[in-house]
Amino acid sequence: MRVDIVTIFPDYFGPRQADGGAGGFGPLGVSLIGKAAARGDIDFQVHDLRLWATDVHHTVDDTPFGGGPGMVMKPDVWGAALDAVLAAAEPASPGQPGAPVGPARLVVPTPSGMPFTQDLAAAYAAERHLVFACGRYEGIDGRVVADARSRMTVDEVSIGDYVLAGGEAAVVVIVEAVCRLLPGVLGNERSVSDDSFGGGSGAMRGLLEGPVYTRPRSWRGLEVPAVLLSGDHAAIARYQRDEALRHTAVTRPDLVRRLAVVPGGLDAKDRRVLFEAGFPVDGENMAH
Ligand code: 97T
Repeated sequence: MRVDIVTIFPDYFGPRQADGGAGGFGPLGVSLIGKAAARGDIDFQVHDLRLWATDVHHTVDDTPFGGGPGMVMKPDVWGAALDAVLAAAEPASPGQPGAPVGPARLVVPTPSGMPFTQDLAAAYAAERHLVFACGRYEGIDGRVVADARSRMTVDEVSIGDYVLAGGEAAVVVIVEAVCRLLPGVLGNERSVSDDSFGGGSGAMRGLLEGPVYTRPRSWRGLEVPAVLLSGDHAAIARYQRDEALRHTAVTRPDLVRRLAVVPGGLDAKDRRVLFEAGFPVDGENMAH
């Protein structure tokens, strides 16, 4: 997968490697995603937006039309940057060196975007080429997204209901969620599908995981639940689902209500567990 990131803070993504080799990319250069990048399975390219500013001061922002606080990022600079990044990922002509990566999808983090979810992460993991545009200040001139939409799929996405100083941290979150889904990146396929919010076939789909345990069996007077040591796989699976139901009902009741109205989301045993935990679920009256 090819991942281009356009930002006024390229240093956020780690020091540039003089030899263009492995390493770098800051938070995206470590762990399994860093290894996948070193192998060449993920091709990260970080671009300094100021390279496309044409004045001596490399200005990337200006005062907003209509007034208001802060500054807005200039459309001409962003337009030139995106044109160049997209052109560089396509071979100049058929047969030119460098494999064509195919159509790109542009992702623009913004607090006013649609929520970034695990389903969107899975959709991005199926793409060949993602381009991230990191906005700062009060945002990017609205015509940049409008213009890009005439050529490609553009998503304005929010990673949560809070305000960041810019899109860089959101890009790290999104890229990490996407890249761990790529074949061979995580190493352990099971840990993808059983996760909270995990894969389509996971037994825990739509629920948050309960607590997990490892050795020692007894620690500071606290015991690992006996059922987990029993070797009874059906009993363990049931216990873990019950814990997930109780935990999700407390921390994210909205997820339990959503599951209650999904066909096959909650069975009779699930509903009994929730009732006994003090969270009655009525399939017909819990739609909202
Ligand atoms: O608050 C932001 C500022 C710039 C770019 C993105 C964000 C944001 O994304 N998700 C939540 C906030």
